[in-house]
Amino acid sequence: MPETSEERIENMANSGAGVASANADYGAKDIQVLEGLEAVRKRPGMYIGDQGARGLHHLVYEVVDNSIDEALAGFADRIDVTIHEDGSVSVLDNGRGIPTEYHEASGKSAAEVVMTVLHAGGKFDKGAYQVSGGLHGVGVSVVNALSKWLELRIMRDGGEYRQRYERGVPATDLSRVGDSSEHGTFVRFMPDDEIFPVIEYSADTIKGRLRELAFLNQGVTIAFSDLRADADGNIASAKIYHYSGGLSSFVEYLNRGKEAIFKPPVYIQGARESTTVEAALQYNDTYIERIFAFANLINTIEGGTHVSGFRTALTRAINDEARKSKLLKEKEPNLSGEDLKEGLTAVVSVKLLEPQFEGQTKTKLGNSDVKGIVESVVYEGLKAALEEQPEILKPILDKAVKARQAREAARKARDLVRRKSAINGLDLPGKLADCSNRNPADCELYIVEGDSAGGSAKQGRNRNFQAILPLRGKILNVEKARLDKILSNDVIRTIVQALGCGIGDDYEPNKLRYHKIFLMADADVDGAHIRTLLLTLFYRHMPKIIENGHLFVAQPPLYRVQEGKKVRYCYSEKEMKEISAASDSKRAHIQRYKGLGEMNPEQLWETTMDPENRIILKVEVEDALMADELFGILMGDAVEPRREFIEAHAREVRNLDI
Ligand code: 0RA
Repeated sequence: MPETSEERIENMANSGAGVASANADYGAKDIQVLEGLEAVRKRPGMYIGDQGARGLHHLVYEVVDNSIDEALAGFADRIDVTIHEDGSVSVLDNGRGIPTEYHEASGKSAAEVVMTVLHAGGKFDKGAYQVSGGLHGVGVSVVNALSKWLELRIMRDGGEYRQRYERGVPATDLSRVGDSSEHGTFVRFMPDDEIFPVIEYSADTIKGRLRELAFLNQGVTIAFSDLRADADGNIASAKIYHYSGGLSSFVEYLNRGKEAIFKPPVYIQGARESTTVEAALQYNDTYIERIFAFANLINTIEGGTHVSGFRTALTRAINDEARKSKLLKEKEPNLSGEDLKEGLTAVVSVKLLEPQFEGQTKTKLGNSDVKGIVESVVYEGLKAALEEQPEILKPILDKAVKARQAREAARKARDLVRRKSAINGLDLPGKLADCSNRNPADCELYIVEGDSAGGSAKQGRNRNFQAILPLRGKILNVEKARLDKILSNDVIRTIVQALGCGIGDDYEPNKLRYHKIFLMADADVDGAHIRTLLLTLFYRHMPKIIENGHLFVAQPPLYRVQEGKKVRYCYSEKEMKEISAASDSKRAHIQRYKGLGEMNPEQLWETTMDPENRIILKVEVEDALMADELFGILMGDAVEPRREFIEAHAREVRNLDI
């Protein structure tokens, strides 16, 4: 029997707040609520990850997740997210509205319990929701605790109710302000500047997540508006995300600008007990495999049991069907998982009751039973789809057979690289100026564009732990080539040899010779291009190096400002303007560095390589989808998306382009 909402709220109040009994006195409970909020404000990181941009955006996702839960439960189909002029954010949904009834056991309205008691949002209440979408399931009370103010509006039972909070504490009672024929919840909040040093929402980041949620929740409409004026006084953006095709639309979106080898994507759906599985897949004419996997709507960048189950099922189903239809002859060997990777684009989404997230960034699904469940659902579904549309099997097999042959060739190319290194004695390229330290954890490799900058870096470095690899020549665009061709490129081979850890399927993390790898290129268009090519190489073929936090972008200064004997380096235009405005003499001499080559070895060490002074940027793939898009657009074939991207980001690119 489903609980009534009253019972549910009572459960929430009792379990969530740790309130011992319905008769506990109000004062004690209020103190507990305050202690709860205080705990969140004291250690925000425990609840939202950090106090930087990530945590700031997490606040929005937390509120949106609550609305998505209403949609998953079948009560809402529209969510409006707005960044307001003052920088606050609101989320409106057309769900049931948070219950407003006075709740005797807690001495406050149910809504106030939801807003002030940790974990009381209904998320842990499996009777109300089969599955929760919340990342940590921390609940909207955490957002409330970390907001300077929060305004709540509820449309329910013919009325509209409002309440205001300040730093999590009610500033007004919940009161009925008028009639309303609507139903739903509106939450507007201003992140607290006592908690967040920078309060500036990125429309692109929020839009990326909203689009993803719209794909994953077929039929839900998510509207986004950014009411902040830009520098020219224009309203920046408004966007509506709605995909009636769900995961199939997601795969089509990922494959846009690429040639699909069959249309539309195969869609698979099923459930085993309380776990649901959805997947869509399509092959395109590239050589890259992309599997985007989600668990309870969270992007599991590090993969996990759902991804393993998917791969196994794909390989099994295709081989079985190929044998059955005699497209694969008796004496031919089975196609391997590797053979079937090339050109695969897939999205896998599972929903389960108690997800276990593991790995470096807690984005790897660990539940062991999920592997078998996904495998079984996808195997059945894919077999059925291939029987229903036998015409898609042949192009998949043709592609896989070609991939197998190419992999053979790649293996030979890799062996050749190995053999060549063996002749050198060590696995090291001649151009590498290695460091003397042999402990990878202490060692740094600077991959430097151009021989002259490479020369300065060699002279300027600390040769104990810093190695220099100067690059000259064209770097192959790995987005458009197979591994065998990639490995025949001199520059790439040199890099792979210097790193020592292999590439692609051969990657061996313990053989990595440097735990810090710096890409160092000029701050101009060519430099940006080379950096992107190198980033693409790492992202597509040695992603573990990025995941494990080994890859950095060196930040050489853009300006040198000299005033008398005093010299300062500036790493941004803003910094340079501030410094030159603050200098009282007009004799300050400003030099703009156009390239690394303009710095002498000493300056290069001082500004860019000295661990005490340098500014470095760690390469992180927080948003795999955005990264994939970026590389696909910057390096892919389609011209139109690239032009659009560059136009949309012209402002950010301008600094690089002088
Ligand atoms: C607790 C119980 C119910 C709904 C909600 C919370 C709820 C929370 C949020 C947050 C944003 N939008 C929301 N919509 C609903 C169940 C209500 C019922 O049984 O009527």
